[in-house]
Amino acid sequence: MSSFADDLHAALAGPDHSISPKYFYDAKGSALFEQICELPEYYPTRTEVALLQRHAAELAQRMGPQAQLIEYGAGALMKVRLLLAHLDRCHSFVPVDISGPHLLEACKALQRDFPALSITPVVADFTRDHELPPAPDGGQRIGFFPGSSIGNFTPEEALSFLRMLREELDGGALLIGADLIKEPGVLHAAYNDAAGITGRFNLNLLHHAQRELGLEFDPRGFDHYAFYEPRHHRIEMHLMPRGVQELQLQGRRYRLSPGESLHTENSHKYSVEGFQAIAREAGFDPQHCWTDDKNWFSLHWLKA
Ligand code: AVI
Repeated sequence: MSSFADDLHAALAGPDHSISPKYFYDAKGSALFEQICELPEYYPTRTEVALLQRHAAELAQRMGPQAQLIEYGAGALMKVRLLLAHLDRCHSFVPVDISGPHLLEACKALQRDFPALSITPVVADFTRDHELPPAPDGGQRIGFFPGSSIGNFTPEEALSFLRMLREELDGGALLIGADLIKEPGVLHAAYNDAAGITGRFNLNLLHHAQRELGLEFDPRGFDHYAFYEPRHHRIEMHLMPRGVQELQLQGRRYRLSPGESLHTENSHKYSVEGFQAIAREAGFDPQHCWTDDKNWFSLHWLKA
């Protein structure tokens, strides 16, 4: 398994200077992401929350009694509360997240609000092999993957991840959010907010490496650069060097010239049909899709 250090060396040395967005998320990065979710320009969170609120009763009914709800990349456990509030029978909840301390804190708060709920946190990278508690007798496994985090995978990664979920949820279903293709101006604003929080989130990848790996770099030497790339239907985020930038990581020196950006994230946008086609290819049966009035965000019920 490659590490942050290996991946950052590879990105700094490699031809396309590309690194996984998962390295945004240390404690600081997670806090910045929570701020992004509150920004007026960042529509995905509030649009998805409104969909979950509007359809929570129907979703709870689809889950049926005794469901085991599994949230992948669970984070602060805010959105799942909207579902849990409508599940009156005793369900079990399995949040899976790589950040152990953060997850356990969030579970404690959830348990206070839902004392009858059985919560089994799993600290693991949900994209890789992980052990889940056995599926419940007489109930089904329901996966929950909100936020359009699927958009941060390459299409190939998205397909293999969905295949893995299909097997894991066999006989149950997946409730998943996918951001939709829309006017580029709306997308551009969402990733270039006026308050500059997304820029700080982007730069946190290097600050994270500074704190964890001792990376040396000039924090004023990079600009946040995010744009919509229409051929791949995705926002690309880069850290663009201002002039030549020197970075030092574990005794190795790297130089990035102007234009040689560090590519930190892709955020793919889908059409409803395009997303359902990938889900089908992964073995799911797309049974329902809910969208908002502007058609900005989609929530899919995929039968496994
Ligand atoms: C977590 N993920 C779905 C966010 C997105 O919109 O792709 C991450 C993000 N990057 C910049 N702003 C938000």
